Amino acid sequence: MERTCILIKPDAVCKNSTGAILDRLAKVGLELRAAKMMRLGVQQAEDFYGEHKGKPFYDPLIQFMTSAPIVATVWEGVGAIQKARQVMGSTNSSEAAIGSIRRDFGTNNRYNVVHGSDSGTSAEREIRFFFKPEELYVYQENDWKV
Ligand code: IDP
Ligand code: MG
Repeated sequence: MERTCILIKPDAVCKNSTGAILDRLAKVGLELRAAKMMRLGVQQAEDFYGEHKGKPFYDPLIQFMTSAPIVATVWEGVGAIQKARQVMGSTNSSEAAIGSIRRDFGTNNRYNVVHGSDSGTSAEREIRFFFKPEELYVYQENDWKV
């Protein structure tokens, strides 16, 4: 089992695509462990995307990510990181695979509706960035049948 951090970016939230995107992730068998809506501050966005500091797209990326709320989520499953990256599609929405989340909901290589962790190390860091351990929920299929 593996966990991955998926962010629904401001473009998706503003277009009311949040629910449809979460549904795509659920449909590939990933299980939701945590979810939180928030508006990122500039410092938070800079910390989150620290690895991209100095790149030409960095400043506009920070502006974009702080422009409106996001929904931060954690999903768990076998090979969750790759599974999520696969269903998300490649970075540039206009070149992402047909049927992928980015192709169907995104615009281009900046406005691409989702973030997904790219490795186990990033996933751990990103999950810790948004959630306290007690905000991650583990549950079983039949738990609701009390
Ligand atoms: P990823 O989100 O597919 O992992 P990264 O290379 O980690 O892609 O870039 C982080 C984010 O920065 C992208 O999701 C996208 O929003 C933005 N970005 C990446 N490359 C470009 C670019 O060439 N132009 C504009 N924005 C970009
Ligand atoms: Mg990345």
